[in-house]
Amino acid sequence: MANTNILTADDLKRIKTTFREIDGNGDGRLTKHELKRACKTMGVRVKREHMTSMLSSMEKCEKEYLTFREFDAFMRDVLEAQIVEDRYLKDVFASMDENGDGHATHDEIAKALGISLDVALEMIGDADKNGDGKLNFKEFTELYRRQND
Ligand SMILES: [Ca+2]
Ligand SMILES: [Ca+2]
Repeated sequence: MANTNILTADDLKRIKTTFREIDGNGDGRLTKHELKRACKTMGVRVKREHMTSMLSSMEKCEKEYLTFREFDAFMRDVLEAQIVEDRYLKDVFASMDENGDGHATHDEIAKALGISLDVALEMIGDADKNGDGKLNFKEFTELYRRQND
């Protein structure tokens, strides 16, 4: 369940503001469609399974709307999951980037993951968006999410 210490007061405020903003008619409820828009506004990545389980639990009780309390709980979970994942990814990336220059080269990746240079090169090949032959943090996170979503 929600461990609130991980979220800042700003995060909590943002949840409130977003709800108000998306709840255009001010009836204190969000439709499914508005929930999706709210996630976009918050700029959060909601894992597909997270969203699916939310929507299907709404369907189960034949609810068309989400109250602020429900939205708040959902968003806290989503934000926390995101923060935890970001931290994890930073750790993983830092452990690969041995010389700490902000790039994981194929030999750094091979060494960190215990894979061959060829496999590491192949991994980079797909994910190396700017074509410099190594992964920066952004390229790495995109690669990770593609594989885990
Ligand atoms: Ca490096
Ligand atoms: Ca690159």
